[in-house]
Amino acid sequence: MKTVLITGATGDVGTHLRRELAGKYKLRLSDRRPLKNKSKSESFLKADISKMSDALRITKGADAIVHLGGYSVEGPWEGILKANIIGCYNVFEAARRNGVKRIVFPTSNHAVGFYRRDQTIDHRVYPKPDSRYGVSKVFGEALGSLYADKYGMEMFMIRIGNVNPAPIDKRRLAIWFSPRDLAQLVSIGIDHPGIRFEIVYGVSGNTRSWYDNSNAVRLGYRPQDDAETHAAEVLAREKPGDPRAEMYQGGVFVHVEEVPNPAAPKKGKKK
Ligand code: 15L
Repeated sequence: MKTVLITGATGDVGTHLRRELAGKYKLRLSDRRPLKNKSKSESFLKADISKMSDALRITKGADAIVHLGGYSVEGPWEGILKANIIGCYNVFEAARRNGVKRIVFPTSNHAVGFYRRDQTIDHRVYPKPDSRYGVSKVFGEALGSLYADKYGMEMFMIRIGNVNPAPIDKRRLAIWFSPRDLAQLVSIGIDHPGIRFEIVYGVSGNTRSWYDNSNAVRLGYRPQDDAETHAAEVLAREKPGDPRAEMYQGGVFVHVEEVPNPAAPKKGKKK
C-alpha cells in the first residue's frame, strides 16, 4: 500500500479526502493545527511547512504527496506569501531532496477566475488569477512545471472548483466537486502511470460547467455526480450579486480583498 502524505489535512478538503481514501492508501497526515479523531490506519505529524526542516521531516519516505496545506481563500499578502508561496516551494523542494516523485497539487479555479462565465476554457489557457490567492496557485502550477521538466518529477495539478457535499449557490453549480469525485481524481493523480505534468479541472460532471475537462477524461476520470440534480433548490434561494462577481468565473474573488481564512488558528488559541 502506498504511503500518501496529505498536508493541510485538517481542512475541509482534507477531511473529505481522508474519509474517501481510507483503506486505499496509508495516510500520513500533517497540519500546523492539531488533528482530532485520527483513525488507527492514519499517522499524524504536526508541521509548519513554511519551515524547510518541517517540510523535509514530513515528506521523507512518502510515495506521493497531496499538498493541500496553505491559505484556501483570498488573504493578506504576508499570509499568502508564507503559507502558499514559501510553503509550496518548501514542500516541492523537500520532496525532490527526499526522492518523492509524485505530487498532486490542488490548485484552484481562482488561478483562472478572470475568465468570463460565458467562456469555456480548457487546461491549456493562459492563467488569469482573480486574487493574490489565485496568483499563489499559478505560482504552484509554474513551480510544478519547473520540477517536472528540470528534475523529472511527476506533477498532477487539479484546479479545484468547490468541494462540498452539495453545491451551495449558482456559481457552484458550474464548479461543484463532490467528495467522491474528488477522491477519484486525486487517486488518478496518485496512481496513473507516466504522469509528467498535467493540469485538470477538479469539478464533477456538471451540466453547467464552464470547463472543457477533456484532459481529465483522457486520464480516466469519470465523474459520478452532476450539480444539476441540486439546481432547482439552489436557484430558488439565489440572490443577485455584485455584477463583477456575476460576470467572471471567480465570483466574489474578483473584487474582495480578504475572506476569513478557514485554516487560521482560532483567536485566543495557541498555534
Ligand atoms: C477555492 O479555491 C477555495 O479553496 C474554496 O474555499 C472555495 O472558495 C472555492 O475556491 C470556490 O471558488 O468556491
